[in-house]
Amino acid sequence: MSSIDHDSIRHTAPPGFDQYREDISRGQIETVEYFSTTVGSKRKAMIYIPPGYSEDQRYNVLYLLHGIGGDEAEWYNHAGPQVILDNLYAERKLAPMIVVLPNGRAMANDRAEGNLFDANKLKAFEDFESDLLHDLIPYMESNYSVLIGRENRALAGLSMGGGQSLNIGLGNLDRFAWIGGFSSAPNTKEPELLVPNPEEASAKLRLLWLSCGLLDNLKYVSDRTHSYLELNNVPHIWYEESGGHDWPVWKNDLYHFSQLIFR
Ligand code: FER
Repeated sequence: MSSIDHDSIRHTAPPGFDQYREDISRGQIETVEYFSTTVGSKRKAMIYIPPGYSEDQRYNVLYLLHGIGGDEAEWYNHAGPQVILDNLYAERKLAPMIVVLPNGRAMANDRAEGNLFDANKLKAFEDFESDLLHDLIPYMESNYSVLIGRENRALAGLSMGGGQSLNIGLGNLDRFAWIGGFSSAPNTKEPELLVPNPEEASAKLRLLWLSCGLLDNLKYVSDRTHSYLELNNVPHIWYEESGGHDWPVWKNDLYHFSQLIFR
């Protein structure tokens, strides 16, 4: 049995998990620009700095990716991740972490406009691997007080970003120990290509999380990945939840996933 049974995820997030609370400490959200050697231009990312951030400490980093219709502001605009995370810190349920919200469409015009399924736009989601590894992570490591080990780096995302997280994370286990795919899209590699060496993946992963809404038309992608992992004894959390391809599902995923990483 290689699915991890985890008490805390039997339920959806409690009421109020995403509601702004008075009288708690708050993190900060900022937008940065970094130079991408991959794209050859400046690119934006949003950053969430946890409450009490201090340069005297070094922080874990979660890179949290958006879907095909989004950009670096998608999580911020639709999910208020800073509210969810501030509330979790107030309840002492999170290990301190910086959360980076990148733009996963690594091309000169990275806005979510025009035909989102154009071949060059889909390729830009693949090219993001180089942008992340060679441009954005080094930028974070030069400009913020961050920990740089594989166990201090997590990668997760929704839909197109879920596929990216699985492809990039599982393809670079020397860089990421905590990986999450939320409602992963058909850009997710076939399982045999995604995890060609189940024993190595099992040894290196601290957490592999797969979740999907039961009403999501893309659920077959998560199902096929889960089946392969199960068959090959790769420990992972398998979380099926009510809902479709939508924000209530992804907010719930962030609530749970964030509590499990950097432990
Ligand atoms: C597809 C259907 C959906 C696909 C990607 C998506 C690459 C992405 C959806 C999203 O990010 O919400 O066939 O192929």
